[in-house]
Amino acid sequence: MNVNRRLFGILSSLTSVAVAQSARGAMPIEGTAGPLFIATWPFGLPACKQSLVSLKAGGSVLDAVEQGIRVAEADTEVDSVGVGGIPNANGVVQLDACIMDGTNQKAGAVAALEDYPHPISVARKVMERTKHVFVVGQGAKDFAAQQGFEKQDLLTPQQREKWKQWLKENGKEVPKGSHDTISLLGIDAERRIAGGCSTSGLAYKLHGRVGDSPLIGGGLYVDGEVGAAGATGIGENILRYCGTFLICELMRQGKTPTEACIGAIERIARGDRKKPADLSVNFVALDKQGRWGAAGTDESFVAAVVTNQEAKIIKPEIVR
Ligand code: SD4
Repeated sequence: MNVNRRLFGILSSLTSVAVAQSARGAMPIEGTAGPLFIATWPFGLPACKQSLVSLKAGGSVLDAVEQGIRVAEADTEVDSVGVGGIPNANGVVQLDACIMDGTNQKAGAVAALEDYPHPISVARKVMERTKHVFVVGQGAKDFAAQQGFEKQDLLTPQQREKWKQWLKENGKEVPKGSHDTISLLGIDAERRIAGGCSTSGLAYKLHGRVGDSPLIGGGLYVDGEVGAAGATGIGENILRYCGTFLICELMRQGKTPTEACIGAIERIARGDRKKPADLSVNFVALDKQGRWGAAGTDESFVAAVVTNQEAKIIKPEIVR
């Protein structure tokens, strides 16, 4: 076979792979390496942009993930992350976060952290300055103080008013969609991968309740050999299936990031014997090749993607 015909054969087989992937709902394959950042929800966009800035300034991909997430944590308009987050049933803002480094599979996490606006940074300190992975409640608060983090009142006057209103109407269901979380994943040009996840959790949750977001394999998993996945939605439906770990394993088996996210949703729906539409589970993922993907069950779910070439909000595959 002459070289041109062989090349044509290779190209046409590549094309059919791409067609098969798009038929399965995979996101278009963008670029073949980093830097690439993907995050949940529209507020993921300024976060991912900050991540790229941090990386370009010489930070590691882990630094970039942390710096990006700090943007959402500091924004009082984002009512589901950091300062300005919706409080729990007692009117207390309790924050959950975790961070993971794919270069060494190290991780750090905090849960039910009060009075400190940047749980992602406290989680990173747990990873780097202790022998442990997960510190919670008063212990997390003591640790943050000991590490010199600055305290801040996390409950804004607006959120206090809304909470009081909710108390008055006690028993009323929490409005649908009153939960969002930032899960942010990154890969650099050398294919080093990191990820983080930060949230104030479900609105008016039980005092002390912890969802999926700070759980390694729940709200976030990074596998340096394969890729990473992050979650947002009803934590109880994600953590029982180790949702993000499952996505990484599906990618390890050869699924694209979007196919893997859909696979996790289908598994959860099957296990719960429910329609995906009734689950509120949403995922973003990226793989070692620098491909990104996302899928969710909430119509409103969107994700942000930032590369050297573009910064955009994408509409993921919605499974109902
Ligand atoms: C939780 N998964 O605490 C979080 C909340 C969330 O989109 O992501 N909302 O269950």
